[in-house]
Amino acid sequence: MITQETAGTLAAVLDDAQTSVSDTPSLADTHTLTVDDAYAVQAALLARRTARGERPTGVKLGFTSEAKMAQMGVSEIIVGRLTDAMRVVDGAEVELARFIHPKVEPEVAFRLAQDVDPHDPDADLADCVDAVAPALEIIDSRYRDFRFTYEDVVADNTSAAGYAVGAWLPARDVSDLAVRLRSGESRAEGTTAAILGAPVNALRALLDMARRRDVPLRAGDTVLAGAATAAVPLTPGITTCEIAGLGRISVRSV
Ligand code: OOG
Ligand code: MG
Repeated sequence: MITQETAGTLAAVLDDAQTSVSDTPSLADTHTLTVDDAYAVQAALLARRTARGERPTGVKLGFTSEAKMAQMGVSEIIVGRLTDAMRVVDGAEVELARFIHPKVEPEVAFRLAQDVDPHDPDADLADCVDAVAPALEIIDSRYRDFRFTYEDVVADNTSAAGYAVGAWLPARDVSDLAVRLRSGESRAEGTTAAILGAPVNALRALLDMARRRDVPLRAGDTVLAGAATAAVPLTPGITTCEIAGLGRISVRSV
């Protein structure tokens, strides 16, 4: 296990890459990190962000679909943290200059109605969800050429960079809804069934990850279940995610 000090140093490297909008080499080039180490770096990274005033707003899962696993060559679920600094309002402008090499992906968002103790053996996250919405996630790996190991991407807070959530609707079955992403010339189509068979399974997976990785689950938190399709480059213009029965969410990149 790396020391707290090393975790802080590596978090600073990733944080600086983000704030200076410049990529950084894979940590694996210089460090041998375990998955536990990687989550310690992620925690230190979040601590840096909250220390400068950012507020945690939820959690995200990654690599919950075959399409994402195949695109990035990673085949195990990851969990990362969202903050208010990453939030983009529905329809708002996104400044591309803030990012290194952003991509965008279609997501399903859940909202937690209450605090959940992941160590409670009777906890059922699906029971604690009061709303769902279509969402967009902007990912921006801090690693050169978006190339990373599993441990790298965990340390880098799962490439989290931005997210936008559409109008919340009362919780409902979202098991197999058509998903369509349009972004400039890029198109991606899929179904919410690509997310671990159904997005509700992402909630089950999240509860398990939260237990093992000390991720708090709080009332009002947004949960991104993981992209249903591969990500596409985020380029100037309108990006829209439409999910059948849930509506749409758009952002405008400049
Ligand atoms: C990691 C983030 C993966 C998802 O929805 O699968 C993710 C990456 O692809 O850089 O957010
Ligand atoms: Mg995602």
